[in-house]
Amino acid sequence: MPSLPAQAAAAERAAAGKQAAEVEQVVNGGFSAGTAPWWSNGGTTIDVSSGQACITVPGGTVNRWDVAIGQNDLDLVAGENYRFSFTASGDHPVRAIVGLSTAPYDTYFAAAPALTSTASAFSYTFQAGVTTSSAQVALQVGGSAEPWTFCLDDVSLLGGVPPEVYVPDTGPRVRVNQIGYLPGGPKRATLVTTATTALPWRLANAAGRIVARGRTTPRGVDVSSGQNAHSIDFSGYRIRGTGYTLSADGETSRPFDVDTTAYRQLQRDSLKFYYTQRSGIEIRDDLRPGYARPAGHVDVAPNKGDGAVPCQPGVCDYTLDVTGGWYDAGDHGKYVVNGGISVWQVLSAYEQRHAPMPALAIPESGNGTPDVLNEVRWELDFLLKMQVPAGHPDAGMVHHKIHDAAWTGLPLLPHLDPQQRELHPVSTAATLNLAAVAAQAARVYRRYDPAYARMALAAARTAFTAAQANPDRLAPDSDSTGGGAYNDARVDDDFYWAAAELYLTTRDKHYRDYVLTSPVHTEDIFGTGAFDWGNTAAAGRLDLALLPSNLPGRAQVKASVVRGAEKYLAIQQAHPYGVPYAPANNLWDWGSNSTVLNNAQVLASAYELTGHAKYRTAALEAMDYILGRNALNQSYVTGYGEVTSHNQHSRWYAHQLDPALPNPPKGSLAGGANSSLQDPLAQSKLAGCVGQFCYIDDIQSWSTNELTINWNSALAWMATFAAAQR
Ligand code: 9MR
Repeated sequence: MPSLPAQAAAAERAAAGKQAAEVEQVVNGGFSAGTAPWWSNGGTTIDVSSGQACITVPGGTVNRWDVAIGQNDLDLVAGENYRFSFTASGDHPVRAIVGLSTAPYDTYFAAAPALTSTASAFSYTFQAGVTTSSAQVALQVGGSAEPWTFCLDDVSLLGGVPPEVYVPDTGPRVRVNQIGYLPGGPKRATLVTTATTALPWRLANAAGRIVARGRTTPRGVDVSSGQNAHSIDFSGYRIRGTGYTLSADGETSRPFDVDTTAYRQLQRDSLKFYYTQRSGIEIRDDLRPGYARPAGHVDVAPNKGDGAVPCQPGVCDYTLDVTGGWYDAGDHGKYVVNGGISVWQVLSAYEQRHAPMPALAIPESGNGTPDVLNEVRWELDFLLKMQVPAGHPDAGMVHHKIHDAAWTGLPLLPHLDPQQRELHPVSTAATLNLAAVAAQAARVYRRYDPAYARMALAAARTAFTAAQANPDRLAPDSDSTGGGAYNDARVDDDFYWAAAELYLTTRDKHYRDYVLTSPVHTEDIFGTGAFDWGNTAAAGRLDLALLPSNLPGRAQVKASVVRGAEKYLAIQQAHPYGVPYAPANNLWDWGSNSTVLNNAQVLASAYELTGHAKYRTAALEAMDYILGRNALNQSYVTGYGEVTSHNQHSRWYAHQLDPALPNPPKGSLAGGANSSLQDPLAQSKLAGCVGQFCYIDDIQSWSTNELTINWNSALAWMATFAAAQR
């Protein structure tokens, strides 16, 4: 280990802004001294006879790391910047990594150099997040059906290099919703400029003819981006068309439409996202061209499978069949609390009936049940399987999650995951999530499958009772090996939500009284973000306000939602980009795009409750941020806009790492700006970022650029609302 004084010296250098001498970590990187200390695996031998290192990669391996060439025992110092470079040739995809040479083989940096048959040079700069003397550099070259030759030369890992300055390409300074505006909706844009007084703007149609003009409103410096900004309002223009552009201060926006069709498509695609997240079933190419894959985690090797999953050692002595469900995100984990909020939000979109629900082209299509209910049932059935059956300790409680025993690398298709799957302990939060959504399902599915509805309701009642008997089984934040923790230390919100759903479905006095006496019922729950997987009170509050019932004091419940909406409206009106989200100290949270959308759901709900147009306008304007009116001038929804997120962190939509794999399907929402930069890629590229700029469309940036079932549910809810507006 480098000594503490070495770390202190590095910190001092950084503080002084001085660069140390650049220090080479790799020994014999040019292979002039033979092969030592390089290693190779997968049955290969390194041949240096041509002055470079070549190996014959055998065919028939599965994972990139099954065949590799590398060097161990390298030093890394946290906070220092390194340049990893080499020349290489070959005609198959490879992965270049700097990581830990011993278990758990953490990856500190990874790239997918696009090789050709002649040697080309590759160079990457990254910041080390840890200090270790057990780092390795490696080129992982396995995973091909046929044999091929890989050659490597001039490998270098240079420490003490200057940090790479990443400058995002933000295009024209006029920022618009790139998919377009509704003819009868708000039409607002943001101009980034040094000017401090109003400037003229012009709206041009596709033929270039000016169809509207006006003056900008200076807004001062926008806290969320650090930019001096003006806003533009052209809501008065209502003529449908495609290819409009907005110009001001010598800049012209990306093109956009004035139309109603885009939101209907977005509604459909955001919901179609769930089929390709399914576990336990083959994804069919005829239903999702380009996305076909074998069923994941169905007990076919190398999967250990979800058919009979044991608990973590010492947690329980039974196994459960927990096949099915949706993969949570870019990993292969399945987590009840995140499944719960996702199911609730998609079913809420269905229950609110703002717009008709689209056909989704899924295997169950045509069975007489709406597709959206078919799709959600895939997850509900899984959630029900996570409940401890009668006869076992903690019967009626629900396991918090099931995932791999250790984290896996990227890319990795679900059916190729070799890790042992494990059930984690039951939790009060997971149990109440099941109670809430199974109760909701009981009323939603009643019409199509009464027996299923009865079964779901029984499971919900059992879960609620079990949670009452075990109110403090809290999922800890330490449980994050091989999957996310989804730790939740507060469960009174989950109790309230579950009781609310049970009451709305059954009208039982027992649940009604629970709701009415819960302190959460009258709490101001609409904070920086209205709700998320860990804060579920608003799910109950919104349903109590919006769904019919005789709940005493329902008028006050409705009023509380409208008061919440007023807060988000005020935040939005003060925001030069029209965002109804202003986190304390401008620290944007993990998955901020979903927070923007969830706050917009509260605004849309206030419109439903009051009919006041200002809330409709506000909800729609929030969509502009997601779809391009932002500091990065990009849409966060794959395939929706001129420039869109498309490299979201995922083990199977890993096109950025393996050209043979697809990008995420259109309609996939990226997490968005996250000030905490919890992944090494974000740390190296975005250090010092301001708010909105804390995002990068790179597959390695799991803390800013993942895709998840609970973020797409927020998108689907709002797209459903917007699809109904004209
Ligand atoms: O979305 C989750 C975010 O709110 C948490 O802060 C973060 C860290 O616990 O985890 C996020 O959820 C991830 C989960 O743990 C594992 N699957 C991918 C999820 C999205 O990044």
